[in-house]
Amino acid sequence: MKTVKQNVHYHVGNENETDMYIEILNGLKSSPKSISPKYFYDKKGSELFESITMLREYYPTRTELFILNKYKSEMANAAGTNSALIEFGSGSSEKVRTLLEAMPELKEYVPIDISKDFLYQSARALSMEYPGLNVYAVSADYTAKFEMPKLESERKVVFFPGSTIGNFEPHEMEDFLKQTAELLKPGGGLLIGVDLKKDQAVLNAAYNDKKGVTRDFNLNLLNRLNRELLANFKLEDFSHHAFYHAEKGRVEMHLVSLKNQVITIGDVQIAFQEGETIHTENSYKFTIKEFHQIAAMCGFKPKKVWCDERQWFTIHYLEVI
Ligand code: AVI
Repeated sequence: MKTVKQNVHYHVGNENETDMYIEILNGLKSSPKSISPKYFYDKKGSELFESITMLREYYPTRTELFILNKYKSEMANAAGTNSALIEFGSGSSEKVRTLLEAMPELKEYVPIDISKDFLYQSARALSMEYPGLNVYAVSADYTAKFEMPKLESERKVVFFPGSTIGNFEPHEMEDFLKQTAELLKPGGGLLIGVDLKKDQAVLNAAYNDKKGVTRDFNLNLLNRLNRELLANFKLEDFSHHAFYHAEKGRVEMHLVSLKNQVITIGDVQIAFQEGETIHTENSYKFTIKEFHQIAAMCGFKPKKVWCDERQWFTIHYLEVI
């Protein structure tokens, strides 16, 4: 009888322990009001984000894919293929396929994502496409401590595309980079997508698309709170507001209350003044130098940077010292 060796393995890296109700209420009771951008991504929110990545105005995804495609061989050379490739927030593992084309001898790939079912399904599909590759799917919140499966490769390279690092607050970014350096150990590599500072008109357009998909993505957060936390937000009483804050070097997204109103979440009441906002996201933009300085503070040595011609987006390769 012919036996087929399984090349996909499933691991639980950590359990999601944060209590959404408590976190959201704390944010809404604070002044100014805020909600973490991680709550955008319910099923509908993930679909809306997918649509955002295809918008004419939203350049980051397209530009990063262009850079990946153009320089994948150089990236593979820099990263080395005698390592395990670990991807944070792997989703459908779409972007890594471009990189894998340039790494035919790669032995181990570790996609890590918080959406377990989608992760396992994507890992299974990838493992069938690459029978020579061992795929270790780890369901975990990669921003917290998590357990890694036992790997054969001694060296590790983390792939973190999408400029998701821009959605972390400066202290979160530092913690994240330090934790990643610890996981990688000296000599390990980080291949990371970072969005650059640029003409404000380009940034403002990217977060205020004409079709209103980013508006729907922002407002969908309120739908999620209505459904999952029994809140009673009326979406027509809030509007989308996104703008580049030059001093802070970030695009801010807010939901603006269009009138004085009181919302209930379960049995808790939250009052809004007309014009008051819920701050829902920051998307930090960097210069190459700024990013290098932060990375260096967290134990990384910059090795290589790839960029598009307009200098809108970068992919960095750094190594742990
Ligand atoms: C996921 N993240 C990198 C996106 C960004 O550009 O900050 C999220 C997003 N928000 C509005 N549009 C896209």
